[in-house]
Amino acid sequence: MSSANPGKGYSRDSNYITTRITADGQDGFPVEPGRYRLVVSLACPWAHRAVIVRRLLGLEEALPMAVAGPTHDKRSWTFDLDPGGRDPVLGIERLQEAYFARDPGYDRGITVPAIVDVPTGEVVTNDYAQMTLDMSLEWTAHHRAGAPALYPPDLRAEIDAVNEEVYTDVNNGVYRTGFAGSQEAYDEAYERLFTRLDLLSERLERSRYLVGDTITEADIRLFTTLVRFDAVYHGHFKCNRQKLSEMPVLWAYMRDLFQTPGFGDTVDFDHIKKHFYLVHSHINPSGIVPLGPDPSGWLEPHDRAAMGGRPFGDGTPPGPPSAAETVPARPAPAQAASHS
Ligand SMILES: N[C@@H](CCC(=O)N[C@@H](CS)C(=O)NCC(=O)O)C(=O)O
Repeated sequence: MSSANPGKGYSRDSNYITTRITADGQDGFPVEPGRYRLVVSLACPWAHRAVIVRRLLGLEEALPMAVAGPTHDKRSWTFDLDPGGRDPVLGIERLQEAYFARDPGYDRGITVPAIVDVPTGEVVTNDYAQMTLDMSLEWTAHHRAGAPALYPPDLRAEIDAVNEEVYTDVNNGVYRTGFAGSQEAYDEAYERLFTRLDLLSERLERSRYLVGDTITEADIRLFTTLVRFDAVYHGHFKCNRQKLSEMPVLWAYMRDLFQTPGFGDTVDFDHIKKHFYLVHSHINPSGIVPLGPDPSGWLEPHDRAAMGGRPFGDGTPPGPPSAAETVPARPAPAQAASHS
């Protein structure tokens, strides 16, 4: 949920539908390939986590994905990118229909990501934090060969601790900054955000990834916020002490991840900018979507491989995305972009 709170700080509606899809089906929804549909927006940082984890683990066929258009109104996300404006599998025009199928009186945010049970058309869960962990731990029977361990038992306590700080100060911190309803609330959120980014930068000066020497859930959660930083948070949310591209360690860390299969190839800057600048009309009443920044820098060398680390641990990188899931607007290499 996204709303400014005049005179106050921003508070997130974190009441979720917490039913879980598990290997043992404890909540009545067992892991079953092809039974569920992951509904995302490529604009949304919370949904983006699920997009990346699904791809790194090779769950594309077991858990098919529906992509909503980048903007939504009060009646929720729509499938306006699909022929006839309907999701071809669920047959619905708006994600709201799947929430109402679950609970006709549903009165909270119609949010992405959501996983829908295809046979009944009902939302099973919109609990994004649990969703990616369950993809790692409950969908193992359908992982690709070489799928990385994104939430390994021996690193879990440390991953959880990093995630907690990153959630409060960075993932949600950018929203607390952008949707602050008072100067005091803005100042406080801004300070917390950049203090945390400084600490993360120190950590990442010593270590290629956030926890251990491989990519984990912690990196994915930081990536999905920082990849939006210069395109939306710096201007639209007034998170403007520096741009990401002016914070050398974080910028190199992010280019490293961006250039890793499963990360940059899931980023759609067009959807990201349209969503934030058009949907939050209270903080951008003109509805003008900025043309910049130039994304070509994402493909510049990062030199982080010299720090060591094994991106996929004992696993392997995922192959390229399927044609249907290839993000159209990839940043062009710098030379190609300069005079086009
Ligand atoms: N529901 C979660 C995260 C998901 C979320 O906020 N998704 C946004 C897009 S980035 C959304 O679907 N917003 C639609 C709405 O709130 O009506 C939360 O607010 O903590």
